[in-house]
Amino acid sequence: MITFLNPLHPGHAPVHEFYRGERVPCFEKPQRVDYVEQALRAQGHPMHTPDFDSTAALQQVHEARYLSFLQTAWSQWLALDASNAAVQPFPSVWPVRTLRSDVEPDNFVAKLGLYSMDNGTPMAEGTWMAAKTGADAAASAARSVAQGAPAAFCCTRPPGHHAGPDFMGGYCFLNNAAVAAQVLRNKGAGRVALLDVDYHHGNGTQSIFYDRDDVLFISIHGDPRTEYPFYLGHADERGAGLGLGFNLNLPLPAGTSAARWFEALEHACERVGSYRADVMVVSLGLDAFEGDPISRFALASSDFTRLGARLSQLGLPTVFVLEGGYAAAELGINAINVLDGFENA
Ligand code: SP5
Ligand code: ZN
Repeated sequence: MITFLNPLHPGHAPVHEFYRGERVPCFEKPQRVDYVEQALRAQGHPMHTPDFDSTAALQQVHEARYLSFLQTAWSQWLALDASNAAVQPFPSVWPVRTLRSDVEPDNFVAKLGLYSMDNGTPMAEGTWMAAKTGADAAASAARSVAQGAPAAFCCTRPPGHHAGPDFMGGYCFLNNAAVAAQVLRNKGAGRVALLDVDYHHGNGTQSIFYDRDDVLFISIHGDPRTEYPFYLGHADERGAGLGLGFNLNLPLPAGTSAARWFEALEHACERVGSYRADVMVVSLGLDAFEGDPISRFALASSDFTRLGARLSQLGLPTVFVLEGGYAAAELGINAINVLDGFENA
């Protein structure tokens, strides 16, 4: 399968995130993609460098002021104090209900709060270039499928599916899967199905496409009553306006078995079929794995082969975009299993 690797991902390497008020090492670390890259290379998969600029699609799925903020965030952080080069910015104030989000403040930390959904999305010096090149990798994978490739894989980090129209969150800055879907639309696909199998609900992707009927969003994820991102991902969120009926959430309780997970996948696949999608994008989080350190589903490595095989039965050109998955050493085998299951079914 044609694979696009984000060569600049190591530039996004923040050191800490918060857990119970303490700083802990980041779960979302460069070794994640290194393991996937090594596994792909060992199998002789060709790895391509991104060759398509995502800027136009980024402007269609994100707000201009958010993109400007992200692009200049690190220099704004340094402008506050040159010694900030050695420390990570974190937001500390957020415009929740009754506060204004239409006026962008001048203060950098206030901007960070305006454009963040959580304090769990640390930035580093190379974050913008890593995220932008990752979006380019997703756009490149989508273009190759639009041009006739049966499937493509975007091997990148940081992930994207929590990033909404104008906010970062959940380790995500730019919504790579949304970029891929938008590129497919721009290249002539009429209906795009976007299936998100990451453990966490793809709130950003849902929000980007919530009022659209040209991109069907389906997500299988941990029930937001107990699982991150908590404030979106319930079954009664079905879309709005033109998009009503084109958003399908399949939340499952933490601890759900593989058997029950595959029943939800069956439901998702039926909806992709009834939508008569022309093409599919898969937000390929690998954190439904039983060994994931921050998630609570129970897929074994062999279940990822079954996932790939089931998706291939849909008979659709497919763009796979890597999302979460924090059992770093097992990401290689689990990613390979999805791709092999898809290709060999
Ligand atoms: C893309 C993606 O998978 N983002 C997930 C973001 C999850 N953020 C919350 C992480 C909470 C970590 N809790 C640590 C529990 C350790 N036992
Ligand atoms: Zn996740």
